[in-house]
Amino acid sequence: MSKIKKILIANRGEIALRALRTIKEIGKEAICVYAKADKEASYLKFADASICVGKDVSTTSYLNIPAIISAAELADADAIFPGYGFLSENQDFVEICEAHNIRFIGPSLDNMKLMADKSTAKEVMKKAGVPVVPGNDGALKDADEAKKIAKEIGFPVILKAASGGGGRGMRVVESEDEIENAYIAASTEAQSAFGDGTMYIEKYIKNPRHIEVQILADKHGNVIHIGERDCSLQRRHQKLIEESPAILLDDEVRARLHESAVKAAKYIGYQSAGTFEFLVDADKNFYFMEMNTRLQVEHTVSEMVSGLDLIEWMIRIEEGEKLPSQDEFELKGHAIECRITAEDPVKFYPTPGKITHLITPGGRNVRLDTHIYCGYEMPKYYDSLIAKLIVWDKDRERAIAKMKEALREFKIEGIKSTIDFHSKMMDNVDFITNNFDTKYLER
Ligand code: MV4
Repeated sequence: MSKIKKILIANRGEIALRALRTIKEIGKEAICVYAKADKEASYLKFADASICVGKDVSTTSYLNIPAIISAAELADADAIFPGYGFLSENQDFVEICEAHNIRFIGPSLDNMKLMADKSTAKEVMKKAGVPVVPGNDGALKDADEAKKIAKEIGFPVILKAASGGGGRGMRVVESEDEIENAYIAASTEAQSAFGDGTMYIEKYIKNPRHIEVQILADKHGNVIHIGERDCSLQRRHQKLIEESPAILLDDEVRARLHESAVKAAKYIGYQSAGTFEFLVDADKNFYFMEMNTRLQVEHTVSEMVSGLDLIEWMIRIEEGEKLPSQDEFELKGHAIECRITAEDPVKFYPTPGKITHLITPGGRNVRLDTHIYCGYEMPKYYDSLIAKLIVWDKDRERAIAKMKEALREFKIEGIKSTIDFHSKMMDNVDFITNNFDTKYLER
């Protein structure tokens, strides 16, 4: 496997800058692509070259496969880093990259295909010996089959779309007489949102925690875990705060969780960075939910506790390098990430506009991943994430205190942001005592 010289970053915003930093640091060339609406982005100045791939909306720019491939060929890039969102889990894109002899920095097409369908993913994980939520195996035929299985496992149950995401195509069903309508509604919703109405069914777990395990897998069959993240603080299926480790787990459960993720990645012959998502119930039983075959927004907290650079390792893995063994690095201390979005802090609707004043936090073990600057005009076409503030300290209490101070220093004027929301969370008794679940903010 040969070395990579030049990498095209097929993304925008904070993750484009995050990737650019690593690419330059390890002595490679970085090519950025941008939509015209992003032409003033600061990171474009730090790239070895930048190529415009469209006007504004992502369907004509960051999702425009012919434009991205042409940019890579024009710049003579030998690889593409997809980041998260956009083309990062697009199977066609992986195939097209291959057809053009451009290396995709991520998992193989087979890995991606296998995990894309959530009912298949669950079936495979069950075979691998990973705990899964009780339910049917594979896909459901129809509403009658759903009813039959619901009676076996007991109500409440949850119907889920095999191609689902962001909570769409999902219905909680409390009793037998609701199931037919729920099935039809969810399946229809999934068909129109994802072009696939395939459903599966599970026992509904009340007030679960969302805990996920970060893994890295190389091309030689070595798999390591980079610990777990607690991502239970969400709102409308959008994560707001993530942390590592998940202090809810005791060492014995934590070790079994890590072992399950490593076993699962080995079983499917995974390569690159990936995340196994689990639901954890009140009795601390964990169940595999789905796998993300990409780098995630919250990878930063895993970097802070491990000292590893996950993007560097994604590149090294593609180059054929061997991973360090599990005992060559330690998971130390506690890291917390607050996702700062340009949204109304109460109603959470996006507020684009111009940043007229900016003071950014800093100091020891304070990390700010952001592409914003004073005078930056936030385009209205994309995600509202403007900054990720990540802190590390020796324990959770210290990390919360550090985060509180960092948020207090952070000033953004001209647009609304969720800085104040996060400040309040750092003082919230339920957050401090770790007494919350995935539905906390909705209540
Ligand atoms: C569940 C569940 C309870 N029981 N599955 C939401 C998103 C999708 N990926 C799966 N989700 C859930 N699946 C069973 N069997 C509760 C949720 C859920 C949730 C999960 C993680 C984080 C936030 C959530 C918010 C609402 C519901």
